[in-house]
Amino acid sequence: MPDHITVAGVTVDTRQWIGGQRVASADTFTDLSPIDGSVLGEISRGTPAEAAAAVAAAKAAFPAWAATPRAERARIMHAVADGVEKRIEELAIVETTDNGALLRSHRRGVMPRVAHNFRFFADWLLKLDHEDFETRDHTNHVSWDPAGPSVLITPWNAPLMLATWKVAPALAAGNTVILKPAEWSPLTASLLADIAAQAGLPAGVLNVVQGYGAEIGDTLTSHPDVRRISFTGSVPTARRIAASAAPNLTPLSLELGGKSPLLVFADADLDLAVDLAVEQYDNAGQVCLAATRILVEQPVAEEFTRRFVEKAARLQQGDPREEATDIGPNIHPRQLEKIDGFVQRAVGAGARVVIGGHRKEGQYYAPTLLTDVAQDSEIVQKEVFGPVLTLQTFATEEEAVHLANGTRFGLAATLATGDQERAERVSAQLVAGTVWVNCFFVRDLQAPFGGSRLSGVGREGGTWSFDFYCDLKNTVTAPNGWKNH
Ligand code: TXE
Repeated sequence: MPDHITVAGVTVDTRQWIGGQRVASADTFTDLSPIDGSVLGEISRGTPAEAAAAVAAAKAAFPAWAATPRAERARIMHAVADGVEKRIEELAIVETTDNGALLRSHRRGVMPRVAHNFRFFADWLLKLDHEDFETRDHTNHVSWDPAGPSVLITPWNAPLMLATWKVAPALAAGNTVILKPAEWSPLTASLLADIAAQAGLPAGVLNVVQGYGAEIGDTLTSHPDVRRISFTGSVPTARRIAASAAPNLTPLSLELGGKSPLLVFADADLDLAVDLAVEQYDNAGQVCLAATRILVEQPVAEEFTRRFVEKAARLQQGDPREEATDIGPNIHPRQLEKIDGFVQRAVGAGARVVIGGHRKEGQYYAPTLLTDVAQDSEIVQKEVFGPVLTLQTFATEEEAVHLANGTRFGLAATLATGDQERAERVSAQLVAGTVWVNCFFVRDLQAPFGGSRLSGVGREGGTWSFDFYCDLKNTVTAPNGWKNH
């Protein structure tokens, strides 16, 4: 079996990256491109023994990395960012070929953000201050100690972006990492391993284990030497991970799905509201934050729908490598079946198709809007993770809030309104980790990011990332200090 594949002219190592060594697994899994369903190649299919070896490598590398002066850790992380920036074009085309998201977004938005993730947390590390305070003449010295080997399990919808949201703060904090990328999009994690090694990250500090979560996940998440687990993915997998981590009480950060609302009030700039709604088809709807439930105040519902249909009709769907494309394919034939299943069941239950509602040739699903949906129906309550939106109307602000909060999720909410007081009033009542007012998808790394209810546990970003990846220690010193009485 060859140890590398060539994707759009870029060489990608298909093996595990453990303790600074490439390790070929005995078995492989097949990586497909969602663009045309073609086989990209065979990737090492990790075993529990290899997963355990990655944890052992991370454990062995931890003391030295944790003791590395902060300025040196930050320097290496900036070098990783330099390496990412040098390879933006390669990373962008490999990611697009592997997961089908738009090349133009990868090139201009996502990959520069990947580099920024490293720079941001390197700089934040240098700002992170120990805190000292006095109590009854004693001195309290609070320090941020690296927690230890950290397992980071990531999904396929924004592979390198979401991986580096976790890798960068974990490394900055002084932890060592075992990264387990999703089996539907394994390639850029392998390129990251190359970039990090070239940037001088010591062996064992970043390990990448490829393979099926169902086969190697448990070894990683139940391992007593693992001190942190950060996961982005589905609710059922999160439950499995939490159960597996429970015997060791390993701290977890879980960023899960959503069923976020977009509330359009009659006082909103309707064109802006329509733009915000159509934006929810980005990445073919495979975005955890997507506001898939559009809630519109009754007097403007008809006009909103008319303008939405007009704008959505102009979206170009097709090859994500083309500059003009707005919506690419869905990740995998299984995901496409799942999306269509949701839509057909909704229609069977009485939903009306405003646009879309069907598969297209290849791995593409027509941008879909469904209306006449009941609040307690599956299509309103469950995450579809495809280009499928529902539209409901409301009569009062109270009803809007009630509908918005009426699912088991609580990741995000978007408001379109021309009334600032209303925005503040409604925002205060929403169950959501992020509320956007007249904007969407703006995320500064300083801000806390995460969800409530089934959307997750914990927050990522700025200090909150360091809170998670560090063990806080308080050293209390007697009034006489270290001198003997
Ligand atoms: O997710 P999984 P899937 C939602 C979305 C999507 C659904 C299913 O609704 O349709 O989840 O997607 C690893 N122990 N989101 O099946 O299984 C797996 O290898 C440890 C929302 O792809 O959660 C992959 O690396 N790890 C979401 C990662 O978990 C395990 C993004 C995610 O896969 C494991 C993705 C186990 N037992 C899907 N089983 C978001 N929040 O953005 C699997 N994995």
